[in-house]
Amino acid sequence: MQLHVANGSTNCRKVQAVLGRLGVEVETIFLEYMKGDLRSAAFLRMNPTGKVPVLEDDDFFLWESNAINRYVCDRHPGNTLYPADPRTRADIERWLSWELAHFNDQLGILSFQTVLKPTVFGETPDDHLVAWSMEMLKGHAAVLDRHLDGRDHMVGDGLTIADYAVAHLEQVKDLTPFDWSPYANVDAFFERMRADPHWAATAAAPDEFVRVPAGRRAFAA
Ligand SMILES: N[C@@H](CCC(=O)N[C@@H](CS)C(=O)NCC(=O)O)C(=O)O
Repeated sequence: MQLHVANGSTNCRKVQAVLGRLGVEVETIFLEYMKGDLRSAAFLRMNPTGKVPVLEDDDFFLWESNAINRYVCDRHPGNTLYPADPRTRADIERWLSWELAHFNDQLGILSFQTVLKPTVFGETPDDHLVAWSMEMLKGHAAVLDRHLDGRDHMVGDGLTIADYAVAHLEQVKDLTPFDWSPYANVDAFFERMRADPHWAATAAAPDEFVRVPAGRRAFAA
């Protein structure tokens, strides 16, 4: 299997951490964001949305990080990251839906506008989007904070793909101009995930962010 990524991309890290924890070896292929690899015809044939990650398994191209994580876990039965028990799965699915539709949708907009736009793309944030996402995020952060009261993990007593999914914007969370102080349980959860060795192993060196790391396989557009 091959995993097509942009180095340090948060959705790619979500999958790379799960593969690491499962002990699944894949060949990682790095796309060069600034060179337009994600808009190349060769990449759009794999993923018409032009986004990473993409898992290549023979002639099967799977995109959407949560779908990839479910697939790789299902290919390795008996793992604790995505247990087969229907209620546990339903609980995991609930948080995977919620993080995509709500928490990380708003945190993603806020962090893209306030962190990535000015630092990586040299663009000015859209003030309207910043104000709106901050307001929406307050409600989602409160839901997460209440859920994490007295818990270490999103579901059950152990790490699952829901933890990596909810916390995948870890690297930008504290750089956003959002007041996290009312949400101590959220802060503690992100700290625990930050310390997870499989998560930490997926971080990009600052000078190699969204670039092909030295000596690694580059995507051939
Ligand atoms: N919902 C998708 C989101 C993928 C996504 O937004 N990936 C970002 C990198 S973290 C990307 O490829 N952005 C490039 C672009 O939108 O041009 C997933 O979970 O895989």
